[in-house]
Amino acid sequence: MQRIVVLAGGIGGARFLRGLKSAVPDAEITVIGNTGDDIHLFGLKVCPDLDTVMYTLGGGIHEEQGWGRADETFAVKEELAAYGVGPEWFGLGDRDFATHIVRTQMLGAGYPLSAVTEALCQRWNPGVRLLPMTDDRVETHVLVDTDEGRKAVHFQEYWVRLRASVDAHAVIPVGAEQSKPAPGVLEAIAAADVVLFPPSNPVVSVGTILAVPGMREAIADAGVPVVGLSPIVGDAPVRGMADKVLAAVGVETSAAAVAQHYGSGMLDGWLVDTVDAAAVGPVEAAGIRCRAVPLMMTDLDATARMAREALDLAEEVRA
Ligand code: FO1
Repeated sequence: MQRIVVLAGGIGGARFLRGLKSAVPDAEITVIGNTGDDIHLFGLKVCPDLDTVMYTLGGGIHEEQGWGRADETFAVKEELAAYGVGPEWFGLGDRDFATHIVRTQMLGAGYPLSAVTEALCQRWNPGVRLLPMTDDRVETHVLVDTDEGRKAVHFQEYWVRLRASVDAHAVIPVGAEQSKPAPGVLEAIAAADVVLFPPSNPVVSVGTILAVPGMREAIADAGVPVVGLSPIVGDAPVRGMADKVLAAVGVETSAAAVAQHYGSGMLDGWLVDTVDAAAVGPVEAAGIRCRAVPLMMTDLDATARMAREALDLAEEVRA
């Protein structure tokens, strides 16, 4: 059986995983999820990227939005607002609240996030093994200019409240240096036949996972093909505001620049969209095997074809 490890952020990672599962239904897929977007709100621990993967693969996601629950209502949020308790800019729905309550209760009882995630997945049956990158607290902060001067804000505040409308001067995964990979993460990487980077944000999703000490080394030591799919198509992010955080780390918003940012020490293969065919030469010159294929996740079939292309490229670099 093929063992695949995927380093996933939120919406892009989750949608890619749906295609991957459809392309290789018999594969054993381990997802290492980004937890740098996690936020504590109303005394609850919210893990947006883990939940997005869990709900998307488990059939509970709000399809159009890409995050949160389908058929959601917002009575709790309205009641909190009536008490003047915010933040109002973050939309937690009633169904979603239940997930955060269960998670927070289990964490309070002493279970690590990895065990809590496994328990939550028993309800959703995502068909993959979903592991948080770490059980330790890591929180991505973004350095921005405000009226009170330059300050660090939580990633969600930058992304959701500010809509990434101001320049990000730096992206800091606070706590990453002291964190350890969650139980099972290093073992899954060591046992993998292939490692995939889906079209997730290279800075605040995949980049944060790679910032956990030991992660990069484990991937390099596994000695298996590492193939990524560009989240940038035609010099713009397919979704989200990746360009804002790419600028913060000095990387141009192009499929080739993102591949070079990961580097040939990390990536063996890179898929760019057909509109970026001109990137193939520069990426290959940087020592990374590159192919131009359609990369828009318009439906399940198109996404499954992308996953197959990534696995084919992995076999090509292995040979
Ligand atoms: N994104 C928004 O744009 N607005 C929201 O109010 C919002 C709430 C939210 C609640 C739970 C959750 O799991 C995700 C949520 N997201 C929301 C998505 C999230 O902010 C980001 O897209 C991810 O963290 C980036 O991967």
